[in-house]
Amino acid sequence: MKLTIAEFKQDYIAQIKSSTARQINETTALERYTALGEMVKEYIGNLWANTNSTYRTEQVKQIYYFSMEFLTGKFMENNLNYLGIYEIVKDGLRSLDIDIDDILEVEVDQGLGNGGLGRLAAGFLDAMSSISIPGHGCGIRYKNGLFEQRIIDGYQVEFPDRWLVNNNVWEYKRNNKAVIVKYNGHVETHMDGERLKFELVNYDAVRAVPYDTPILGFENNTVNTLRLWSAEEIDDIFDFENFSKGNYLSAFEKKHSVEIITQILYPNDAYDEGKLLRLKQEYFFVSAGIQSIFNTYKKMNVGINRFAEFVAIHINDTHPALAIPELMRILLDEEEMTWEEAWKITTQCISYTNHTIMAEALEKWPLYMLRDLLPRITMIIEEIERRFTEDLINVYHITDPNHLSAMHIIYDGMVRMAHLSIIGSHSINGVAKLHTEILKNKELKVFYDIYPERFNNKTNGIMHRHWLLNANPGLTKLIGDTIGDGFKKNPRVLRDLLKYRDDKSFLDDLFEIKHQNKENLAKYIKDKQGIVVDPYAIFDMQAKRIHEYKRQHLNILHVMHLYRQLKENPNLDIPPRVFVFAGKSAPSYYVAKQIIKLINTVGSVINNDKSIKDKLKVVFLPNYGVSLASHMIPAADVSEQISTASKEASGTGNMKFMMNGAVTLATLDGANVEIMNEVGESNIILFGLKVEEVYDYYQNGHYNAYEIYNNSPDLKAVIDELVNGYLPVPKDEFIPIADRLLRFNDEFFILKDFESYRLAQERIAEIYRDKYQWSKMSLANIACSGAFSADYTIERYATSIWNVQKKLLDFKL
Ligand code: 26Q
Repeated sequence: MKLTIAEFKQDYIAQIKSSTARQINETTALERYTALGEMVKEYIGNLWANTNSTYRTEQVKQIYYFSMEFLTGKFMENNLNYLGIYEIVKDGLRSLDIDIDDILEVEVDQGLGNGGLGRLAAGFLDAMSSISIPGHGCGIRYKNGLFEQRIIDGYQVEFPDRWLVNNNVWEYKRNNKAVIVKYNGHVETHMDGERLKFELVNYDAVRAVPYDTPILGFENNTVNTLRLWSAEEIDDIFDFENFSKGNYLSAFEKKHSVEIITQILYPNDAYDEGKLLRLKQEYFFVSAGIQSIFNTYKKMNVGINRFAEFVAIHINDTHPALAIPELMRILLDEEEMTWEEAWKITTQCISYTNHTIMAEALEKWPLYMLRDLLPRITMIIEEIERRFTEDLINVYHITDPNHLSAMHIIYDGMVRMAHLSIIGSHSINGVAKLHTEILKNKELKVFYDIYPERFNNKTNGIMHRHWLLNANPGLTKLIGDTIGDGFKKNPRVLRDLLKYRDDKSFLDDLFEIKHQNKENLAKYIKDKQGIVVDPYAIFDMQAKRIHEYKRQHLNILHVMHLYRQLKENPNLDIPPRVFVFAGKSAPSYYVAKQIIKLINTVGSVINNDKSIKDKLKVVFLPNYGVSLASHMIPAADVSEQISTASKEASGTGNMKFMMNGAVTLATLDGANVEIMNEVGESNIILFGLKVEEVYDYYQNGHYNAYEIYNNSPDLKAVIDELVNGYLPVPKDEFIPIADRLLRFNDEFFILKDFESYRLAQERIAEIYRDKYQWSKMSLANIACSGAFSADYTIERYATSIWNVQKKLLDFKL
């Protein structure tokens, strides 16, 4: 948009006065931030209204991306950049004696997600707007996002994330678009002429109120919508009858029991606890979202039969899978379609992404719980199941009872949401090539056999404009000065950097920028943790949720091994290293929390041991999230992507590190395989078991952890140190970790992969000694990272799953 510094200043001074009733020099950073937000929101408002009216009048197909999580982080810097006014605003503020960084600092992260899946959803919204696709998000406005992690005495302690205390400038509450969601009750049937009608009676009603946030496209006038639903009591306030009798507390009880639905984001990211409240949340936003899609659709006046031509609904994992029976319910009970008509529209609208193959993360709900909470929805699921079984027998000629039980939606009293999602959609995609192959040939083979045309791959992608342009301005400038700014819209252009592979002065510049980023992070580590680290050391990072399958303990056991070597020989000639960890554990995941304690305990010993001459440091940065990641990743030399092969569906942190010039230390898992194919085997450090080897071990049962332990003195030494070593903790503190590795036979092959990991780390140390060889590898990673932009991923979803066209908006502000 067009804006001069003078115009900005005039607007801003007026805004400050009207929203704070104070002189500008008397305002706090928060007030300045809020005033700027209100102003930017107004700038966006025009574009947003125009986008919506264009969609309506031109009757374009709309995509609705349903997700339990949207991890959007901060908006201000992004919005200013996308409007093209960042520099103007920065200069305008400076002339008022205000540093824009102080304003950006006070914005809190919108942390409505656990990790990969939630951040992916946020990136997809950004990409849909940026490549001009009419696509919107639908989710939950949790009052508390993912907990704040603090480390106390080495342990993770959780604190609530009250991200709304200072209000959220970016959202609009839309009272007029509220809808009712119905729970419990029972279904009555009656004949209406020829038609059997179903009616839910005696239900509990909850009001779902939407809050809309504008999602800007990059310099293209498109503004899509993220609609998050909040639960409110129908008659709001409270129960007057109780209140007037003096029962003040019980008067609020009902209000609380309703509002609790959107109070909190469940902090598990790979474990299904089967909690009723979670089920309520899932139906809550799915039902509200689908009702509101119908309301919008009806305004187009094209007739209900053409619904699938104008609406695509994508479900982000199975969490919104109730969209399938909910859509059926409305088409059957409200639009009075036949089952066949309704089913055709439903399967044409719905598409599903699978993000995991880990059994404990696959959602299933007890049938009785579902029937109690959602009686009509359960009837519909049972009918889907009945017809599906009929098809299996009559169309696909499957009669073997074991084969049939492997496919049922309802089995053993449980409703399997992945099966419902596959049966009710026209597209099922994995999130990396390897993951999709595992789905097709192993985990979901029985479904692939009957529906091969439904399965496809869509490798994940990241917001390159955030992870490169916002997070790493130094590198962005160097790239722009070298190859021009084309990579901002078309990140594959980054490949042009490969021409500078042998250009020493360019490699020097690259090294210098990385070094500057490391200096900045070193300062941050000193300020926040009181640990001094050497910016000339190798910065080796593992930042992601803490999980046994992600193997942070493989990493820390190797650190313990390096420490042993240094203790034996303090003059050992190795490059100094800083191992940085960050990540949250699910609050109820005991072993993961012990791994955090172990990292911190090892760190406290090593960091205070003068005898090793600062060659080794271990840092655990608390409260990993979008903002911390944006500080850390630009400073990384080595990116640890070391999950047990087959377990990490894709990974997306791997792509962010790569884009910032880190070299990946990787197993052949998830998208690491595609990273290898992009950069070539000489620019990535590989180690460890392959998928087939992992599956062989699981099938033949020949893995023996004790045998490896007894035959590898180095490994045995560090595992022994877990239980009776130098660590300043009670003797039994880390027994649970040691037990998982030995007594329970090391499910994730830490022991088996240890030696190969150790050798890979030696190769890294060796290569790092040669500055140019290292910088060349780093350059190759940056240059080849463009392929992993979410813009391209979304283009593939749009053409091959959603069948939607780009809509270029040409109005001007
Ligand atoms: C399920 C049931 C009950 C409560 C919680 C959950 C739940 C919540 C979140 C289960 C899983 C998640 C999140 C999963 C996730 O983030 N998976 C990651 O998705 C990324 C994006 O596709 C991939 O890159 C990662 O490999 C994958 O682990």
